Amino acid sequence: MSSFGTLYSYPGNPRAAKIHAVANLSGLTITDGAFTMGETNRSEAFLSKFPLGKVPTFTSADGLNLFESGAIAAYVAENGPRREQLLGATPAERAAIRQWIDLAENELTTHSMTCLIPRLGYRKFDEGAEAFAIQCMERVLAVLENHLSAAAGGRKFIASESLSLADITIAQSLTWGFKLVLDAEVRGKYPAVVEYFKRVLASEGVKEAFGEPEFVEKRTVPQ
Ligand SMILES: N[C@@H](CCC(=O)N[C@@H](CS)C(=O)NCC(=O)O)C(=O)O
Repeated sequence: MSSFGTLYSYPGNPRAAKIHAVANLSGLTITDGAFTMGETNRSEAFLSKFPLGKVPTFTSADGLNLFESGAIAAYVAENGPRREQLLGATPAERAAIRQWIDLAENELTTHSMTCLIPRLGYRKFDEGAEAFAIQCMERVLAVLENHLSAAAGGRKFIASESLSLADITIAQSLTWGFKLVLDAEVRGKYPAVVEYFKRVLASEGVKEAFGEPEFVEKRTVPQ
């Protein structure tokens, strides 16, 4: 099958996994482009197409250049047969899916980056900043728990009856948190979210993109 386009990123990036999951579900082939962090994204050729210099980025087979993983994932979904399932069939469904995507990106991803960056050595560890980030993530986890709980009807997916881009985005947004800081003690307060996260990551098309979920047992702080 011919490639729908080329995705530029580094291995193990959950934002790129989100896009690959959507491509898998959409029956579209996406090729991984050659990319070295700190080199490719600083080159003039790259910056002329993707001025922010961050990944993932995407060039479609017909020459459309896109940055921002959410926009890329939505574009891939738009071009596949499961467009309505992934993005919503009505204005209300699309708004609900968008609502959860924005919550995941603006709150979960943003605060999980506060925890990830010092662990990659890019910034000094700050316990106060991390405690605030965890508190902010827990605020969202409580909302998700409530929405997914048996008391609320035991929803399997967050925005609709079947897997949507909202579920894949939430899974992406929780990946670093569950791996690094939202440890067993924290997760114990949000059992419906943990089950949901596992369910989304075990879904056909998603599991091939994300691999096995990883959970930190006890949060440790970087030295
Ligand atoms: N909102 C963007 C965030 C992209 C982003 O922050 N990418 C990071 C890696 S995960 C990056 O490329 N950083 C390189 C840099 O800051 O120069 C998206 O979802 O695509």
